[in-house]
Amino acid sequence: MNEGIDQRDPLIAGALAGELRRQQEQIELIAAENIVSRAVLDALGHMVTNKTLEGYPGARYHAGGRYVDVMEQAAIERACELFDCAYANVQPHSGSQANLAVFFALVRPGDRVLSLDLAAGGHLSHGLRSNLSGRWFEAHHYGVSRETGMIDYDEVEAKALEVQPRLLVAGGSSYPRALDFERLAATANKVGAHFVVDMAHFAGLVAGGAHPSPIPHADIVTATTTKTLRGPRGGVILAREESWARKLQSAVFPGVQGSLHPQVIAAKAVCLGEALQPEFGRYARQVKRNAAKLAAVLADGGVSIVTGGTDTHLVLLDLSATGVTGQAAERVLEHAGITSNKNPIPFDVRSPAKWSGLRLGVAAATTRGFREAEIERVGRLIASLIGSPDPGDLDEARRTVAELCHAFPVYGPGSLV
Ligand code: DSN
Repeated sequence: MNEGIDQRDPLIAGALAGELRRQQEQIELIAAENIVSRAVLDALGHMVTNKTLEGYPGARYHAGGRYVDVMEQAAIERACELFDCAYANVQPHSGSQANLAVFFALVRPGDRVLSLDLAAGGHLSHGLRSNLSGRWFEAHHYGVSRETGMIDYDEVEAKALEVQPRLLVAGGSSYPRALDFERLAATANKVGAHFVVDMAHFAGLVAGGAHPSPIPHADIVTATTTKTLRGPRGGVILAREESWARKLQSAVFPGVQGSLHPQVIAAKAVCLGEALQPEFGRYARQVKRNAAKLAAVLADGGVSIVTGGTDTHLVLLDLSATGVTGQAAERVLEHAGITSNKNPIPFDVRSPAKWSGLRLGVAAATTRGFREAEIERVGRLIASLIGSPDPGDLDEARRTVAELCHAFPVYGPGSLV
């Protein structure tokens, strides 16, 4: 029990070392990822992981929780301060768990839910047929305009009037534009639905003041601490009003979860504390500038961008006119040292292997220190690799990636992280 992982488990030690090298030597453009601080890693790897606790600070089902109470209380208070809300639950193990708890609190099996279609940028936990949310609730979806790729709020309202949902959900995984929270809240109000926003992807931009906040408009907001918020894997639930507290507390525990993950709650507290610093606002604004630059450079290189641009950290490429699938593009970029993911584009009805989209996000690259100049180089590489690259392009791309990773190191000497 006293051996380190190198002695105890060489297979896993080797894989962990390989993963660290991969992160150091590749440019991370998966929109759901970021690069967390040493302090977040310290919390995640702490012996507090040994502690079993159920319940909430001051009202636990196991003894010995006084230090975890400090951590959880700090995470709750920091989340409320950061997002200017009255209630926060920091226990959800993931964004999907947070959404499940919210569904559990607000709707009953068979109730109607209206959310953004997956291909238009929604999320599987908002009512996909093969997810519990789509099995237990009657899920309907709104989409985006075929012409602009943007949400048409008149259509959302028409759909809401037709469906009469009990719950209207906004947000998702690949919609690159800011949402009109006020209009969506008015629509929900018109049909007597609860209004929930899943801001998992753009929570860090909201925290940094670089994106409008859904808090004043939504009944309940869910998020992950993972992506633009630059923290550990996990979810949070936020509400503007304390009146939701009792329902949400019991929906998370014992509704959909048992014991909490104390090391993750400690890491959430750390990341929320980091996001309260002025430096985080500068980071969030740089993320937006970098994403806008990436979209512009790619468009200039002849790549079609869904909605023509972005208001967030993510850029969705429409490769349907190129004959290249998202999967093929993902692979060629990975050979060059750039990590991304295939994605459906609006109205994409094909299987994942044939999806026509590629999703890119700049949160991790911005943490690394990339600004517009570096993003421009990366964008030009991507445009050339997606076109019809010859072997020389791939070699050139690998050299550029290595040079940029060397100049902006992570988790090593001279690195920002
Ligand atoms: N929702 C998934 C994504 O956006 O990639 C994981 O967080």
